[in-house]
Amino acid sequence: GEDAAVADVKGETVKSGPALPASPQTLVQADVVKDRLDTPPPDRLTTPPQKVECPQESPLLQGAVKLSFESSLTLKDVEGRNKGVSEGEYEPSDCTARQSVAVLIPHRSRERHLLYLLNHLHPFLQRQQLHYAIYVIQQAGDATFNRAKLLNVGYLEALKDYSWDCFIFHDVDLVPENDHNVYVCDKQPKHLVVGRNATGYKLRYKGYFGGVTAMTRDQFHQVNGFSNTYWGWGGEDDDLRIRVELQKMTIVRPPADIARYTMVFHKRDSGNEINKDRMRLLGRTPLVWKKDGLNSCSYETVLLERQPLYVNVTVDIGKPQN
Ligand code: UD2
Ligand code: MN
Repeated sequence: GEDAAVADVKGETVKSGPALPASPQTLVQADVVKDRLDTPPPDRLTTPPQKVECPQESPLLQGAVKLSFESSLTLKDVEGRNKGVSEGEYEPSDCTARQSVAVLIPHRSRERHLLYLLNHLHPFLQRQQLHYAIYVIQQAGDATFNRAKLLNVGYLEALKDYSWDCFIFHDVDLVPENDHNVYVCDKQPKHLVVGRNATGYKLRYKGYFGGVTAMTRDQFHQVNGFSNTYWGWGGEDDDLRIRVELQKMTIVRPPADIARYTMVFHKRDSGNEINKDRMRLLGRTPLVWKKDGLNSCSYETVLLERQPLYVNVTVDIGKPQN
């Protein structure tokens, strides 16, 4: 009957329970429960209900949005505002997303920034009608920070959950200001930050590739990911640009009036001192990229925790050699 049909469509589209690949057993159980609840029409098996692909441009985009950073905000507030998100993952209910996107955030002791970012990013990505999940990769211990290696770990770990089309490598303190800066990947690696508040929204330099970048699963694999050898502040983003250029790929950017970010104010963290070796490292990238990257990224997962709004991967990535 009609009610059954409606219930059926809902069952197919609304996410309930764990969103990440369910074990075969759970799938079977869910099916049994559903079959008991509604008697499907006889042709159900031959013509399964199909969601249409989401439109090229989401009708939900609002353009430039007003950012708010309320100091009273709590994680519970943000969770309450994002009931459609399950274990960091979301999928539009009424259409099939054009891309499945994993957002990877390297992190250590920037809890406030993380909260502001989650508060903003979830509704932002939902307005973009994406199937997405947010991963926070936390560096365990107090050895020098290594943003690039954490992002390699994020890529490898996220692929254990799902075959994501696209990866967004995202600083914890950068909040996108305009909905039209869509978090999808292109035919070429994409740099999503043209400008930010602190630098007058101007591109810092021509080859600048820091902050927030988007690469497909294949593009990132092709360059062997980031280098694992940049400890401390700086250089790792330029290294990735060199890898991209060595593969004859070119970096694309959205228009300047769209690719705008607010960076939440911060000072340089202790444990992330400037990397004085970075110029030397950048010089040898063409010689070592094949051996230094995803294929040599060794780490130990200390904790993998599926929180309501993100997957937390706490990881021991070692410390600088020498
Ligand atoms: C710039 C780049 C950044 C990276 C960095 C050099 C922009 C907008 N960003 O950021 O992508 O290339 O230079 O390494 O140009 N982090 C922590 N805890 C720490 C230290 C770092 O969570 O103790 C993470 C966090 O996600 C942060 C990111 O690493 O946003 C980059 O560190 P930063 O924000 O201190 O450096 P910044 O703003 O100069
Ligand atoms: Mn920053």
